[in-house]
Parts: sequence; structure tokens; C-alpha cells
Amino acid sequence: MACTRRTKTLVSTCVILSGMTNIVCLLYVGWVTNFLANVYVKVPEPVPEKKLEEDSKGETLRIIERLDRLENVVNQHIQETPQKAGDNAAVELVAESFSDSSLFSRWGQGLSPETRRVALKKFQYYGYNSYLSDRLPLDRPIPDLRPDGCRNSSYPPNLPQVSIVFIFVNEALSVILRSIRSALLRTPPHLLHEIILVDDNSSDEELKEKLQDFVDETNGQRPGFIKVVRHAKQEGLIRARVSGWRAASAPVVALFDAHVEFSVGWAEPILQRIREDRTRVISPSFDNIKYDTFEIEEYPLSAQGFDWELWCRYLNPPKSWWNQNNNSAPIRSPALIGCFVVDRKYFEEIGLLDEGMEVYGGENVELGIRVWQCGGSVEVLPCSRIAHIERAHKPYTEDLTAHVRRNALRVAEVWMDEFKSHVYMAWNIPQRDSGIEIGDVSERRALRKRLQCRTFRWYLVNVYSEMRMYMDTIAYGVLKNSLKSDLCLDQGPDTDNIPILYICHGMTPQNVYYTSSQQLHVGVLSPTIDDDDNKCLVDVNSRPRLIECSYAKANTHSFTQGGPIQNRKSKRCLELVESSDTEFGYQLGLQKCSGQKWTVSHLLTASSV
Ligand SMILES: *[C@@H]1O[C@H](CO)[C@@H](O)[C@H](O)[C@H]1NC(C)=O
Ligand SMILES: *[C@@H]1O[C@H](CO)[C@@H](O)[C@H](O)[C@H]1NC(C)=O
Ligand SMILES: *[C@@H]1O[C@H](CO)[C@@H](O)[C@H](O)[C@H]1NC(C)=O
Ligand SMILES: [Mn+2]
Repeated sequence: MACTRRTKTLVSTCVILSGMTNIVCLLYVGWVTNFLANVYVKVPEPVPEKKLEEDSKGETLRIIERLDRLENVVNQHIQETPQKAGDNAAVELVAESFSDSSLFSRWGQGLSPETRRVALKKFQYYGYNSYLSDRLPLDRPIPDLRPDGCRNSSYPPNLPQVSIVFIFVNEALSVILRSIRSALLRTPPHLLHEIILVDDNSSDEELKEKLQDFVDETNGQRPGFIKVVRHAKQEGLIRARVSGWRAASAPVVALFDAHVEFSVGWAEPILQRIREDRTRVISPSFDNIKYDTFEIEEYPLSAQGFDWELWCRYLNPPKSWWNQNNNSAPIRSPALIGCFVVDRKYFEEIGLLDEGMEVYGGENVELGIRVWQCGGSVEVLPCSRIAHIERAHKPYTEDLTAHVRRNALRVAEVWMDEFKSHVYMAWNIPQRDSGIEIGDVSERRALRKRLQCRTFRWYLVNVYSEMRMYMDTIAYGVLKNSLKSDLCLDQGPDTDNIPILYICHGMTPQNVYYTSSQQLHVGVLSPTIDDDDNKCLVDVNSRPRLIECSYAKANTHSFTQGGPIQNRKSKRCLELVESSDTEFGYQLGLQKCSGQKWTVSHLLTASSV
């Protein structure tokens, strides 16, 4: 699923970053981790109905858990760089020191070193505990986490049939088989038309013969029931999903990852909603299968949205949903996190997925925006639940971010009108001559015209009103001082709100946005109005500090490109101050202006800065 957490990507970017010593880098990773934890752990939002104590306790636990997880991700990345083949002694040595891998923090303490080595190797390959998966029953029960109101619902007998498509590349066989088995077990047989397996050119031998054996055996009893589509070259998740759709013949198609387990009754509510209105594109509610223990972890009911880089995120359900006071009612959703169910023909009418996208990411956001802007709707159903493995890491997609960014720019250029600037801003790249090749979007633009779709502004106002707009930004990018141009302004460790100077790397903590109201915003562009985490530069007793921007409106700074940054009230300037006890020879200060000059990478309105 496309709901990648950015942690992993940032961490790997950091580790491979040239010009940074490892120690410095690791320290930095700690900060980035903190920063991410604070930004992302907030979502899903606490459930408003619960009592406060309960609420904050649950939320805290969840935060701690996710923090642990983030820490693990970092540790893992530090310690588990893949070993070169052929050097067995070294591999073994390293394997011993791996005993503090995140795989073993909650699992496998009693196993022999040899077994641990085997399990760890598989874990590094798949990003989940496939050693354990191989030993769990394929038809294991999973808890029924549906809200109470769902259990007694009755459904009409004449629901449409569904084809379930699973796409995968180098997935553990037992995990794929468990996905299939749970679909067979928990979809009423008269509603399940067929299962389609799309192998996006896996190299695993296991996935050829053994999977084929299973398919042949099943088809021996029900001829043609499982279809296999094998790609002769890797097409990426997006075209893989579409090729699965092409092979499907039921009136409704469900497009899923091949590391899921269906919960009882998942299909009926979806099929009913689609039967009532074929322009509904529907996602079940997701729970997590823990990547180490394979336990099911309940996730709160959520809508599905995205941030301005177009990474997906879980959202608190909209007010209108809470007002119904019915936790089995459908949740209107701005977008999809990746897996969805759709009327087969309607999916084609609205343009499938953008097959010009490569590898991974963005297609789920594009589909959500397109469906809404072109007259359909998207919803998440509380009564339909599936559990999904959130991997600890994706081992063979090192350049994932680059693909997600490219795909995001395609979405921006086709669907977002004047708001496309926000996507460029969030990725910190210039809107013109970005140097990023996004391929041909003319067909997608023609599709938008043909379907007479609404504007992105309409979508933001009517569908995704939680999304923050940043129309008053006039310049953005990294901010450098002419005294030392390899250092950039950086939000620094998230915990203490003290901006720092750091070697320029252009990742999110160094994003700077300067607004027409003279606020200098540092760090992530907070995606929704529910998170109060935009940080702005302020002068606190002559020290540069960062506070939530909405509290910083009376503490602004004047700035023109190539000129000083001066606090409007105190008249002090943000400057580099020589300092022998910092690593880079300078630290950041607010002092009597000495004429230092700052430049920001990109101007949005040439005349205003
Ligand atoms: C659900 O159905 C069962 C059996 O039909 C019945 O005993 C129970 O009272 C029902 N519960 C609700 C909440 O309607
Ligand atoms: C994967 O791609 C290679 C060529 O890139 C091809 O030789 C091979 O048969 C493909 N594998 C499958 C399962 O189609
Ligand atoms: C809650 O929503 C479900 C699903 O839409 C509906 O079937 C049910 O009647 C609703 N319950 C109430 C009490 O309104
Ligand atoms: Mn997935």
C-alpha cells in the first residue's frame, strides 16, 4: 500500500548523504526521528467521544509504541545494511551483533543463534517476519474488530460479485497464500467470482513453482478460479494494479496488496454501497499486522488523505460523521491509501490509474482527487475491515522517494490548478525547470477535460476542507547565509524549538517558507488544520526560537532576497555568530544588524521578495 511512512526514506537518505560523517548523520537521524514522531504520530487523531484521561492514555501508549517503532527503524538502518554475499565469516559475525535488531525486541528470544540468523536474513529481505509467517496457519482466525452496529446488519441477496486482485513482487509465499486463504474463508462464496494474482516480475523461485502448484490444485476443483498474470518486466505497483483489473471479469474489482488478511463480513457492506451507487470508490478500514509478531493491532476508524508531498495519511473522520453518532456509518474520505474496491466499468470510465506513473506512490491520491473532481465519491467503511502488514522496511526500493515525487508532480500538473505550487513547495523544488522529468501528461489532461471535472479549489473547499492552504507564501527553499554557503537554516531537534545551522541537505527540516505576512516558517508544511505544527522564527529575548506560527503573528521578520533577516519589533538581525565550540565554527544568533545577507532558493512571485 502506498501509505509509506517517510521515516524510512529520510533515514536512508541521511545515511547515504555524502559529506556528512556517520556520527553527525546518526545524531541527525535522531532529530529527524523525533521530528517525524511529533508530526506523524498525531494521526489518527484521538477519538473525541472518549473521556479525556482514557483518551490521552491510549494516545500516549500509541505514541510510545510508534516511537519505539521509529527508533527501531533507525537502529535497523544503522545496523542492518545488507551484507555482501560470499563473505560468510563476516555475515555470521554481523548476525551475532544483530541480536538487538527490531525483529527480536518482541519476538524470538528463545531461539538458537542459527535460527535467529535465518529469521533475520528473511526479515531483512521481506521487511517482515516471514520466518514466523511460514510457521503460522494459513487459515488462522483474526479478531473481529468491527463496531458493534455492523454485526447484525443484513444484506440483500443479489449483491454483485467481486474479483479480488492481489499484486506482489518478491513477497513471502506464506504471506501471499494467507491473503488468498483469508479471502476464500471470509468472502461469501457466491460473491467471490475469482482471484487474480499479479506477479510484477518477482525473482523468487518459490513464487514460480510452488505458487503455481497451489493455483493448479485450487483450479483442479474450481477451473479458472485463480488467474495468474506474470509481468515479463517490472511494471511497478500502478501498472500492476491496472493489469490485474484488465484480467478481471466480475462487475466489481477489489485491488489489494498480497500481505493482507480479510476480516469476517468485509465484502458485503462494500458491495452493497457500490450496488446503490456505482460511482463510489471504497476502501475497507485498516488494521495492522505487526511485522515482527504478526499480531493484529487495532487502528482507529479513519478517513484517508494526504499531505502536500502527496504521501498518504490517516485522517480523523469528518465532523459530519461524528455528528451522526453512528460508528458503523460510511466515512467520507478525500482519498485512498492504496487498496480499494470499485465498479469494474466505472473504473474504466473515470480513467483507471495514471499508467504514466512509475514504481510506487501518488496513484492513490490521484484516484481520490479524480473521482471527487469528476463526479464520484470515495468512502471508508467501518463495517469492512482488513488487516495489512506494515513492513519495517522496503529493501529494494532505495529510490522510492524520487518516484513518489515524480508521480506527485504528475498529479499536481494535471489536477491541482493554482495549488500545484504547494506540491513543489512541499518537495522544495522550483516550479519551473525543476529538472524532474515527469513524462507526458497530455492524455491525463485530456481525460480531465473529457470528463468535465471540477477544479481543485472546489475539491479543497468541499471535500478536503481540513487541508491547509499556503497561498501567501512568496519564497521557499533552503535559506543560506553569504558568510558560509554550505550551511543552511534548519529547524534542529524537534524537542527544544531552537533553530540551528546545519550542513545543507535540503530535507524537510531545512524547508523554509517566507510569507507575505512576513512570517518565516521552518520545517514541514503542516498538511491539515488539525495539526498545530507549523513553526515560525521568533525573537525570544534576543534568541532565535521557533513557535507555532499562529502564535507568532506579532513577531515577524522582514526579508528581501539577498538582504538581511530583521525582526520587525526588536530590529535585531538573524546572523551567523562565530563560535569555536560548535562543529561548524558558527552558530545562529539575533544581534545588531551587521549587514549579513541571506538567500532562499526559490521565489514564487519575483517582485515581492
Ligand atoms: C443481533 O442478532 C442476534 C441474533 O439474531 C440477536 O440475539 C441480538 O439481539 C441482535 N443484536 C442487536 C444489537 O440487534
Ligand atoms: C522477468 O523479467 C525477465 C526479463 O527482464 C524475464 O526473463 C523473466 O522471464 C521475467 N519473469 C517472469 C516471471 O515473467
Ligand atoms: C448506522 O449506519 C449504518 C450504515 O450506514 C446503517 O445501516 C444503520 O441503520 C445506522 N444506524 C443508525 C442507528 O442510524
Ligand atoms: Mn502494503
